[in-house]
Amino acid sequence: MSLLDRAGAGLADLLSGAPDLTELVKGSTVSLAVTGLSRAGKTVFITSLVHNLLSALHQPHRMPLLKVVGEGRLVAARLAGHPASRLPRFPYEQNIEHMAATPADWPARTTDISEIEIDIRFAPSGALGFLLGQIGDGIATLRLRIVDYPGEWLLDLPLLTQSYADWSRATLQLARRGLRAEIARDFLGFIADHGPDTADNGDDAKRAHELYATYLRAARDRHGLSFLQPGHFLDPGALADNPTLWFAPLDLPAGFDHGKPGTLGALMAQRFEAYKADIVTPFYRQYFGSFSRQVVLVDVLGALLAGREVFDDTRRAIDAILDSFRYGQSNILRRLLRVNRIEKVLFAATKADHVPDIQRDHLAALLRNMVALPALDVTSSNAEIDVAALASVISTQEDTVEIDGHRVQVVVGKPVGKDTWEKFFVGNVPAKPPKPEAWGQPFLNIPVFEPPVIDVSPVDGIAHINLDLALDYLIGDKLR
Ligand SMILES: Nc1nc2c(ncn2[C@@H]2O[C@H](COP(=O)(O)OP(=O)(O)O)[C@@H](O)[C@H]2O)c(=O)[nH]1
Ligand SMILES: [Mg+2]
Repeated sequence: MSLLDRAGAGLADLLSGAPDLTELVKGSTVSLAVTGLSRAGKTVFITSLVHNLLSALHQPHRMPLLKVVGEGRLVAARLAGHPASRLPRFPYEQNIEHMAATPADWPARTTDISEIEIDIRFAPSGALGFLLGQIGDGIATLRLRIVDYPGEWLLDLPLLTQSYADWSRATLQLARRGLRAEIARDFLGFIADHGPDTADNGDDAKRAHELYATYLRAARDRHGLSFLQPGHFLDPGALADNPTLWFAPLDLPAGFDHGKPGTLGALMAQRFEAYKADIVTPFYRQYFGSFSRQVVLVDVLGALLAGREVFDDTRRAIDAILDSFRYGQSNILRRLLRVNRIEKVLFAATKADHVPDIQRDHLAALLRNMVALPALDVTSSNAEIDVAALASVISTQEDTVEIDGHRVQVVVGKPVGKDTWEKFFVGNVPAKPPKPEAWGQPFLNIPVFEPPVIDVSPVDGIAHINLDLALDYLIGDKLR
């Protein structure tokens, strides 16, 4: 007898649009990709999310806005075993130990892809819960698979639609402007002497690549820039000695196609195509295929304080990332890579604990404007996109100080490596990108505050802002 026969007529209607019952009984998996520009807070986000999920049964008050917790339907949350055949495992335990140590510190920088899985056992609500109760213990399981990978790699996607000549032109135009011109000087000098018709002597391409990659790393690490391509040049990892990477943009004449055989231009163009075909395409086919939910973390405050060039650059990077999530004919993931549909994307402004409570709405509003969400064509063929401000780990407290006779809200925290508490005041966070004349001096030294006291065992959780809300938006529909 089928389930519907047993439960009576009319249930088909009740169930349409709800998660599949057989899926609930057998358990289903939802994959969440966590990306964001470098230092946006991905590692800390995943670590805190996992810790708070594992702690949620003991400490439900930390995650009330995740409805399965808030409604008391969570039965258990456990780390799943990690088969050796998979991606490297996300180092959750090591990260928590770092943050819980004395003195407390933040996890080390990550440069490669990793994953972690959590089994969430819960009582489904409504008709589904009733049905499941009829045929078993009434408990469903959702496996949440979280994948962490360097956000830089996301900026490789747009390359797939560009030729070497298109990419070279756009990249050099950008490299010759403002702050970048200074950082890229050695590289630009080298390519001025080594045009595309230079005979390929085996060394010049590698040298050009090294100078170009040095420029990209300096732009990221010393100046906070984010629109940096190709992404694997920044953290090549296992590809460090792979000659496919030994290319860089060149000044190309109009009509440049493949370049003349035996020239530097031809070699560069060939490697550019090989990079797309052998590195970018397999990566996305393999890993993006199963992501249906995506969170893109952005350090909005850091970008804002770093000044106009960094802010504009962050916007450019967000634009390129958004392009990858647009659907319809032009979508790269769908059209070129034939990967599954991404159903939900959340853009989140991280480290909201760096500003007082009253400013946090502005942080989200500013990101909303950067993402140009109001203007996005939100048809059913696009991913569902939203914006939030969050702090994975609240590392500050609120206070007020008097400035020029006015009481203003500030945050205070204990900078890593110091014994004293410091106040941090950023002024008003604008809800819209500042006008050109309104930019002040770039400020790159945002204090790094120690994380709060954390228990390594998943009992008490970690104080956060909006992690529960973010998770409910991203996967809440699978936990109804
Ligand atoms: N105060 C505060 N700092 C954070 C938070 N999340 C990240 N950070 C800081 O940002 C740094 C970079 O975070 P991380 O997760 O390693 O960035 P990733 O490169 O995107 O993985 C950390 O070392 C912390 O100093 C947060 O929620 N609050
Ligand atoms: Mg990381």
